[in-house]
Amino acid sequence: MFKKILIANRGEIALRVQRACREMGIQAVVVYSEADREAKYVKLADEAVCIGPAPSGQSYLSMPAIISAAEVTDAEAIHPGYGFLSENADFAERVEKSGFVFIGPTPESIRLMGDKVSAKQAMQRAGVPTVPGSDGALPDDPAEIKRIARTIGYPVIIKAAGGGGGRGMRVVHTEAALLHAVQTTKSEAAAAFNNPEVYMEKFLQNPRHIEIQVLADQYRNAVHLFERDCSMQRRHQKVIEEAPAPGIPRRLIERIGDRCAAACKRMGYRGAGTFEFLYENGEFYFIEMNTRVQVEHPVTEMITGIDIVRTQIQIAAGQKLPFTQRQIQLRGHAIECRLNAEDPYKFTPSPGRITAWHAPGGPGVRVDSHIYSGYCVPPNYDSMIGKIIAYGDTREQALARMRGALAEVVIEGIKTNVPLHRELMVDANFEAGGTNIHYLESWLAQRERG
Ligand code: MV4
Repeated sequence: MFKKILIANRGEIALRVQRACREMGIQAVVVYSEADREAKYVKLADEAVCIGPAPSGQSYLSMPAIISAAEVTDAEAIHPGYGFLSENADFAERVEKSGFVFIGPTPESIRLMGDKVSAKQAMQRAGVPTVPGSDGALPDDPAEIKRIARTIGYPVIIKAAGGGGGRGMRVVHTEAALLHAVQTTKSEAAAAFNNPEVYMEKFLQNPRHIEIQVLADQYRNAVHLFERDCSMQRRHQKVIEEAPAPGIPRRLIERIGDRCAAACKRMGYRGAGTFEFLYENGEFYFIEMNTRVQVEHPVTEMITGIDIVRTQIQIAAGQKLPFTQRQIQLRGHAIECRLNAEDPYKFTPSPGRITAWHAPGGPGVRVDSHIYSGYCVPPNYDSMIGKIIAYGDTREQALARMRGALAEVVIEGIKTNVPLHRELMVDANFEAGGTNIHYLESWLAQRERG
């Protein structure tokens, strides 16, 4: 096992990875920008290296700064967390070329999944169901593009191969609008991702966003850890996640989960990963794969009892997966509310000093956050300041515990989305379960109208 790991991230995930290191007897080195000097995960770390000024381009996204920090501290491996450089194949490559272990998949896997066209083709080869659409990237011939759209049937969606997470897509309802939409998406994609390739899919009108968590070792062993329902989102930012997904038959999850694990074995995938699906009318359609640990990983940890971050480290150290699929049991229900430093009605960021913080607690309540009373939320990064995760034997119990947790939480000095979560946890449709990806935005629009 490693003696020392460098954590190339900030905020709650830097603390989360550090906790796994501590439990495993591994020294944790953190890097921080000048804006994060006072952060708790910096104070708690065994060693801390300042890697630059506040802007992430000059700190958390600076490959030379991070690799130098690993060199001077004699770390053996680098955990990238989520966001920043976590899905950057060139970074993974440079980490390994510099003699460190990248705690994540191979650069080849990251690259394959980073290109949404090659990712989708790899899934088709592996028997994972995908959204009906163009066979690979769209050709240039206008007549051919029209023919493909007619075969799929309108509405269709044009997506950039270099996009993902909601960036670089356009819905097309009629043939009259098709060619212009393709051209615009192509030029935007060329500018944003340095890759003009686009592909076409049937546009699904009211899907849910269901994702499958996987873990794979370096010896072609792979398992799935069931699903998460991430449909409660606004502008492609998830707000609430839960596991299991309400109302989806377990046999369907087992079937799609097995397909994902089989795809990992076939691709030689290693580490943690997430297969994103749209789910509509009882069918799963693969859209993208994330090659990192995700923000919402705790809900899966709660229902399986598996420590995903610990397992990532074990895999990177060359250990075999410590469990088989049969040994993984789903138990209970977990819900996560993301805490954001933002206006709960206008969603404008609300950085600044936290003057009071009382964390909720009690049975089945987990808080993953780096904040403390007196902490100053910097304006330079994502507004997420932590997560509350409630677990229960049933969804009803998890929901009741989340309501209790949200009732006791105190965050003063900045605005947060806690009031929004309190409202959503008593919403009749959320309570019923199984709302789709459009629900939160229409609920907010409704609330706006009063
Ligand atoms: C789609 C879709 C409908 N049909 N693809 C948005 C994020 C990116 N990961 C894929 N996205 C979508 N792809 C087809 N063929 C609708 C979305 C979508 C969405 C997906 C997941 C979660 C939230 C979403 C919000 C708007 C649109």
